[in-house]
Amino acid sequence: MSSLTETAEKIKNMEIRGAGRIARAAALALKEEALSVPAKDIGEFNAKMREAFRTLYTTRPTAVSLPNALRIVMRYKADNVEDARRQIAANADAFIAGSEHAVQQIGEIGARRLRDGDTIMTHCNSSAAAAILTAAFRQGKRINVIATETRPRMQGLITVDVLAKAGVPTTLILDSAVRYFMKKVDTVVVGADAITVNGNLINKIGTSQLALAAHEARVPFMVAAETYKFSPRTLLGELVEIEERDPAEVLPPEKRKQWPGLTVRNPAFDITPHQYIDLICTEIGAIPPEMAFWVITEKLGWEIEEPGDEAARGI
Ligand code: RUB
Repeated sequence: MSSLTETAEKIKNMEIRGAGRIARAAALALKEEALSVPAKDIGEFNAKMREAFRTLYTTRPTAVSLPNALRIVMRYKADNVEDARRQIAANADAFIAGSEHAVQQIGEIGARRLRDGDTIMTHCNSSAAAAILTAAFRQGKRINVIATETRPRMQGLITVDVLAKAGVPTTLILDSAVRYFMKKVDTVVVGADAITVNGNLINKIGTSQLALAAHEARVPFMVAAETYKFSPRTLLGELVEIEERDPAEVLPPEKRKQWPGLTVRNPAFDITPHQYIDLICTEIGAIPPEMAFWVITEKLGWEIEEPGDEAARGI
């Protein structure tokens, strides 16, 4: 198996998961492909890179960081293979370094919003959200974290592990216990798979329930999102696709057999309307969700393309 197909497989089966990690892994896979793929001329090289783009693009549909990263890495213009290889490798290196730096910056910027003694609820496992929590703790703020289990894949246990290693006092709860605990919470902090042009958040299934419970209890709701999680294509009114995963993650096939007529649904993400979001913490600052349009048009500023458009332009 080539390193590209291996990365694509790992993204599909969630060995590599989390929007930021998926983006960095895809950028690295494109770079490795560019440096190793045999090609007798630039035409053959371009065709093979387009194929690589598509293989990675179709692994998981929701995290917008993936197509954004792929497009950034594939922005090259070369008339010979060596030059093309160099440009793709440099793009990938810059994206990966920038992405890691963005997560750190979000940690610092977001931590300023947390106070000594705060209890913070989080959901799933987000590197950007975890960066905020660990940065606040490193600054000496005595925070407590409430982490949801996050059925069915239990990413909450990854969060528990990250926080335990950083020494942050943490309580693990059932997903269904969110509203029960919300009155003890000072701030909710979650990550993002995508942010639409009107500031809506797409994140792990259950996030919108946290938002609703936070809204009811008047608890601030903060999102940690690098700017490459914002979706340029939503400018055109396009919806972000919500991944629906294998029902076997919810109910093992051997148990399901008992009820032949039973339907099991397993959407992996949901949409939190911008009205329930107080702040989006990005590497360029903490912004209200209404500024998503500005981030997309002014900061990202790249062309809105079909996945095949690169092919049409001959790159
Ligand atoms: C992960 C998830 C995370 C975001 C942000 O879902 O919803 O909150 O991806 O993560 P899954 P990060 O486990 O299905 O990939 O901040 O690490 O990019």
